[in-house]
Amino acid sequence: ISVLEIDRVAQNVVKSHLETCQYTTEELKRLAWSLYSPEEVRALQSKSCEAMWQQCSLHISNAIQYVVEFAKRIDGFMELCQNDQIILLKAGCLEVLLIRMIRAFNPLNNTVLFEGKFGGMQMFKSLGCDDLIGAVFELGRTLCRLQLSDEELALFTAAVLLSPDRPWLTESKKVQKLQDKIYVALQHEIQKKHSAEDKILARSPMTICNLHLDKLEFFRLLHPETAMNFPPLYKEVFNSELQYSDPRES
Ligand code: 4D8
Repeated sequence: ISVLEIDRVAQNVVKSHLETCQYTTEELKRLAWSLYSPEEVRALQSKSCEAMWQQCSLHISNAIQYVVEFAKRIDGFMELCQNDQIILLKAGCLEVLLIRMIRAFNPLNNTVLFEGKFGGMQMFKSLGCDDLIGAVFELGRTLCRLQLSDEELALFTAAVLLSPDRPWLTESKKVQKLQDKIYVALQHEIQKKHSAEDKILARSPMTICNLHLDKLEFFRLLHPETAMNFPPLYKEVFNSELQYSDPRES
């Protein structure tokens, strides 16, 4: 496949993600400051198990609708047979939702966005599934450590959705081809990130220090008199001759 094709795949998936992820990064950054008060958390905890399940299932189904819309906007998904579309969504929508959760998860204080404010796992106590909630929050912490960009998150969730090994798929070869392209685009995106990091490293203090020494050496060749009259500490730190004195004493 060509670079052009990979770029097209990436653009389509990232656009679809951004259009269907409910909150912009800016909105989430602003919301991160609003936390539930202990009283509000206690109010949630004192709800009945049934009421809390009702409330949570409503939010989950709302979030799943956005995942379905995400899938529908990925090039090739709607060209799969309807049977396979349903199988992929049934098998993958909760996985994608939980990966998407990291956008609304604050690993600094282990809180998640729930009905407009951030709160910890105690919020969900009345569900009576501490083990499940614990696992969900642990996943949040683990995925946040990867510091995925929206581009990487988009491609990662698309690849999860287009898993060719879901049971009962009728055209898994077609799904495989779509997922392969997405993985290539994801690899491409990760490489971009690394080369950006390399550029930062290239301007690291060490490089700059060496550059300064080169410039000084050249200046000293041209103007030895001036260089001789540089401040003693400067000379002590940067003179290229072997130094026997301790610069801390100047
Ligand atoms: O963008 O739609 O506003 C979690 C639910 C997220 C479950 C939702 C939830 C999300 C799972 C409520 C209950 C993840 C966002 C908000 C509601 C996903 C737990 C926390 C969406 C990202 C954060 C922010 C309880 C939204 C895991 C498990 C549910 C049971 C019914 C047992």
